[in-house]
This record gives sequence, structure tokens and C-alpha cells, in this order.
Amino acid sequence: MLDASGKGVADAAVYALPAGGRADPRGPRPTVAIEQADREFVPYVTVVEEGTTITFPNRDPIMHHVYSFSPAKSFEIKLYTGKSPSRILFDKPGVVTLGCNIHDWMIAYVLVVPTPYFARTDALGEAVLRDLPAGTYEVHAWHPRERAAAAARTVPLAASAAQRLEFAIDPKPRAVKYKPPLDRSRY
Ligand SMILES: [Cu+2]
Repeated sequence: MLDASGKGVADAAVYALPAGGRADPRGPRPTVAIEQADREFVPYVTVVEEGTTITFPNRDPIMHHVYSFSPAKSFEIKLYTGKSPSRILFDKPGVVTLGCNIHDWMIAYVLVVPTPYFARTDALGEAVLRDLPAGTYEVHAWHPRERAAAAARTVPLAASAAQRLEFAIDPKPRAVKYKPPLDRSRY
């Protein structure tokens, strides 16, 4: 995944939809955690298959209040520390934007995809999709701050073959919101 200047783009999602319709389910999906640490969500971008449950453990000594108003999943977990009081099932494909009611700058994204074949790009902009059965796939790329959606690619994949694709995505810079020093007397 490269930006306009040819630099690798981190935190992009890449996922492959079988052209013939839904992928066979790979069995139960693992539960995924999105933590709150140092008053940030970690990780910033999470990609999961539709039907995945996510927990929101709070590693901070202060309270967070996690919420989403996104149509793909709206929920809230009111003020808490420690273990996630709720497990949230992400049962609809789409983008879910997470926020914290207490800390304005806290933001993270969940992309829910209707396929088990997905990955997130690393700091170099690389992502690897593994164990795809032979067939034709529509490969999509997405970034939370993309200025325009990258066109999907149709890719025929032979058994045990590897294929390298390059996507261009030009994300807007991340908006910097003021994060005040930690005041333990307040949340
Ligand atoms: Cu918070």
C-alpha cells in the first residue's frame, strides 16, 4: 500500500472476497481485543470477519467510556476500568468508528468484512493474506483517512500460488487533537 509519494501506508485494510460469493466460514472466530492504554485505543485499526466478538479491556488506571454511533454497530460501554464489562458482537459488514466519551482525542476504527481473508498493513505498508483456496477474488483496500476509495482488483489465484499486488491510497494526515497531561484526580 503506497501513498502518492510512494511511501508505505500503515493501518490500511486489505481483504479478498471470493468472486463466486461468500467464503466458506473457517469455523469459530477468535475473540479480538481493542485495548485502551495511555488514553489511546490500541490498535488504531482493527479488521475482523463479520460475526467476530470484540472486548475492550481498559489498561489505564482511569475510566474510559467507549462508544460507537456507526450504523454497522452502535453500542456503548459506560465508564469502567479493567476488564471489558461487555463483549460486543460485530455482525454487520462496514466501518465502525470508536470514540471515548471522556477523552475527545481517542479514536479508532473497526472494519468488519464478510470474508475470512483479510489483513492490515504494517509500518512498511505491507499486508499478507494467507491460505486462500484457488479461485478468483475481488481484492479491496481501505484506509480510515482515505481521500478516495481505491478501486478493487479482480485477481485469479491458482492453488499454492503467491501473488503480489500494489495499491495506491493517499490518506489525509491524522488530525492532532490536544491530549492534556494525565490528571488522576479526574477519571
Ligand atoms: Cu477515554
